[in-house]
Amino acid sequence: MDEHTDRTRRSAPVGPEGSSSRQDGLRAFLRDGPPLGPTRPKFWRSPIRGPWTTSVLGAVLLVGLTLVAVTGLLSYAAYNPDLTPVNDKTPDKGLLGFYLFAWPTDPPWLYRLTQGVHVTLGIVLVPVLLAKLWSVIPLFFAWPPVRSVAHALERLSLLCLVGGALFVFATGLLNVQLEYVFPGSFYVLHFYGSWVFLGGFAVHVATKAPTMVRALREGPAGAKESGGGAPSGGAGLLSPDPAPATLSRGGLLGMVGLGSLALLAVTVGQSIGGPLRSTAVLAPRGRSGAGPGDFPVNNTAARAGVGEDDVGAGWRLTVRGGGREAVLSREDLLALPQHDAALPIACVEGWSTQNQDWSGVRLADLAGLVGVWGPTAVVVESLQRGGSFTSAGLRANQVGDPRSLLALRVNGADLSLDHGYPARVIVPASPGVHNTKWVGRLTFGESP
Ligand SMILES: Nc1nc2c(c(=O)[nH]1)N[C@H]1C(S)=C(S)[C@@H](COP(=O)(O)O)O[C@H]1N2
Ligand SMILES: [Mo]
Repeated sequence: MDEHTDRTRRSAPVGPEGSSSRQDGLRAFLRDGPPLGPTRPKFWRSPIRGPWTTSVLGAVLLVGLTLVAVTGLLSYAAYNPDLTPVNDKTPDKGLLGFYLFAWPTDPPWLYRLTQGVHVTLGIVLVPVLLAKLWSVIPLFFAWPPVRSVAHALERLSLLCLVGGALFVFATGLLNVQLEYVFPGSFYVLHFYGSWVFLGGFAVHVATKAPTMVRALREGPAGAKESGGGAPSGGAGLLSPDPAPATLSRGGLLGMVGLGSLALLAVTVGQSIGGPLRSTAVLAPRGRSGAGPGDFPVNNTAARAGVGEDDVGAGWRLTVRGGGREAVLSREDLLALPQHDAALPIACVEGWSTQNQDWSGVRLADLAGLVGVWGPTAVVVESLQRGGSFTSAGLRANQVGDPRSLLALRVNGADLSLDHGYPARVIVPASPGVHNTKWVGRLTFGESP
């Protein structure tokens, strides 16, 4: 006998007197919920919901979201958030920062890869995530809402899982599409949100993996064949009263896959860069540009409030460290040994450039100018006044890398104003936000 008819039988009023029948009605309500609506299994009629559909989507998300989560945590580490408070103002990341490490400078395309995967895969998984939520929607309305302490804990973990996933996807997509709609606090929201999600994800995987494996082994017909008894994990997923099919299970998965492929096709070009960049019609970042600086500009000089008079002949770079200070003009910098480095820019938003040929003065040489040998860190300040961006901190391995430059030229020409004229920092393998434009001051740290 299936669960539903069993329930109906039990909920039939039995008392002869009105009062006891009213009590029975109340008891039946507590047990079965309102007589109509989504708490009733019969409300959900799709014939293609079931343990197999949910498990296929779940398996894709298990692999995909794990990759998105790992690359996301790496992205946070790459920011040097432990050089607080310059780079990251997340309060009390404390324990959650346990895994932070010194982000390497090799290979130079490292952050292009990790962040390209994070953003592109995140976007590509949107249809899968939505389909997975659709496939389990009857369970959200399960009645009674809480059956036991264990059940309450399970539902709480699902709240973390679903709420956390929707939250990190929403904040991530908004950040990529609208560029810092959360002034200064995107990291805080996305970072804490991701840990809430990860908590729910870990519990969910640990408790559901065996069910998923069994349902995948049994195949699409498995749940039906297990006739009568509760199919593997199928309780509440299979409709007790299925409507005629308008789409097969394979058709559903095909639609989801096509949706993901379409998103991939209109997004991935922004991470590959070069000619493919123009195929990324869903990516909002500048696809235009001209001359030797023909690669994307994230924040223009106009928007940053940097004008010709800030960067004209009167511009000076201040270099500080070890209690000393040096002030240099652009001519002074050009008179120092010039070095070349072919390096990309890779933004947290997922777009990146192919290698550009930068040339300028090594950061380590500038530290040497004020007598700091083997600097432990540098704080780079832009002369930019507006916007959330003012400074960035780089750690010892980044300052010391011979390819880390205060660039004066790119691709054989002087930097354009939008690319950071008169001088910008470029560092291998680092998130784009570390490549400060319109640099005004460098302060090198020294071990005591
Ligand atoms: N002064 C300043 N430097 C900056 C930024 C900025 O807004 N202001 N944006 C940073 C970010 S987030 C990125 S991804 C790169 C982008 O470099 P591009 O605009 O030359 O492509 O510059 C970085 N340097
Ligand atoms: Mo960026």
